[in-house]
Amino acid sequence: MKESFIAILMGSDSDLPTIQHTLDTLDSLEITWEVKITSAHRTPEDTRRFVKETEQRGCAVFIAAAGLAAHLAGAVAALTIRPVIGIPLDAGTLGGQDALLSTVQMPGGIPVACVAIGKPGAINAGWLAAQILAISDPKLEKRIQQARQLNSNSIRKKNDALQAKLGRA
Ligand code: RP5
Repeated sequence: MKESFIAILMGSDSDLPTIQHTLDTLDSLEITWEVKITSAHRTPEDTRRFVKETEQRGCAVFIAAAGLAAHLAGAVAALTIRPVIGIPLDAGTLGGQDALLSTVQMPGGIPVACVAIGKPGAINAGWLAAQILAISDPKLEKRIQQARQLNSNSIRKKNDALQAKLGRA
């Protein structure tokens, strides 16, 4: 059986510093990924080829990140019925609101799961893709549960430290 993996597309190399958070999240969960710089507007044929080719090789979820008039996630969703997660990026004067609306306002029947603008969205795209894969991967499900537990523990520790500082421990 082919190993499932995640394919990440971004519209420009200028998107990489934000998308690095997606790659780091997927690495932390030991998920295999591939990444490509390709644009809905500037390299539409490369985008189509990459989606079709990775889908054939076992891509289970697509993540597409773009700024400005961000059509990349929608363009990917038009080419596949695999889940598509869109990350709107802040690449211009509108602080990412332009990309948010371009990514989230898909017409009925061609869904894109749009996450938050920028870094939190990049992180959550990794988590959401992982959770989709975990539906059919019990080992990954366990790794996600463990990571959630660590996250909870770190918040509790921060609260303990705050209470101690306030003398209310
Ligand atoms: C979008 O335009 C890209 O995803 C990027 O966020 C934005 C600006 O691209 P560059 O001008 O930096 O290449 O397509």
